[in-house]
Amino acid sequence: MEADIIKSPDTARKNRVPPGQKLTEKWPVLHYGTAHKIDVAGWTFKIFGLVEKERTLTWDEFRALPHVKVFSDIHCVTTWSKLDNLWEGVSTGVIRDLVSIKPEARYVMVHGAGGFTTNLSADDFFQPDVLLALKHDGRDILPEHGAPVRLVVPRLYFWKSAKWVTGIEFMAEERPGFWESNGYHLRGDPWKEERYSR
Ligand SMILES: Nc1nc2c(c(=O)[nH]1)N[C@H]1C(S)=C(S)[C@@H](COP(=O)(O)O)O[C@H]1N2
Ligand SMILES: [Mo]
Repeated sequence: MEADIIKSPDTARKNRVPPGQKLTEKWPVLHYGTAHKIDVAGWTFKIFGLVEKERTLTWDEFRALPHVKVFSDIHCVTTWSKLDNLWEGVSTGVIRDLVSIKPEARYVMVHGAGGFTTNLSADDFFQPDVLLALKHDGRDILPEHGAPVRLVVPRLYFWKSAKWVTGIEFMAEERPGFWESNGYHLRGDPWKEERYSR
């Protein structure tokens, strides 16, 4: 494997399939409501909440940020897993360096088109294998998979990987996102089967 690819640590496990999951070769499309077809000309990426100064990036500004490649597995809470994905995009560490985050900001809300949200701890959000992906297996992300930019959080169930991302909000307190308010676990570690909260 090329040296400049970040390998998500779960891909080094002897058994890469978490409990209760089944492997699939194809890539299902799953989301609440209708798929969004985003015109990059009007797309913006907003970094807001507990930062010294909020920032809004245009598509040209966003895609000019340095890129990383991440090799990871997908685990959907509906029990399918898809191994060996190669993502390309902007590391969340690059986002961190674009703003001055206030020390009390220990949580993140990821915002997607149509009002979708998902919550993460800042610690989970800034893991080195988390990225805002523009490409999957060498091709631009398709609209139904979240184009132009989707989040990828390899170590948590795939509902945390928000499609059609529009912004990142920094928060002092944890607030449940869309699926988390509808019965999904607040964190969602597939190796602990943190599927539902009740
Ligand atoms: N904006 C948005 N992102 C979303 C969702 C959604 O409803 N809206 N669903 C999540 C869920 S539950 C899953 S399993 C994955 C599915 O991604 P895929 O369609 O690329 O497989 O997207 C996640 N990201
Ligand atoms: Mo899901």
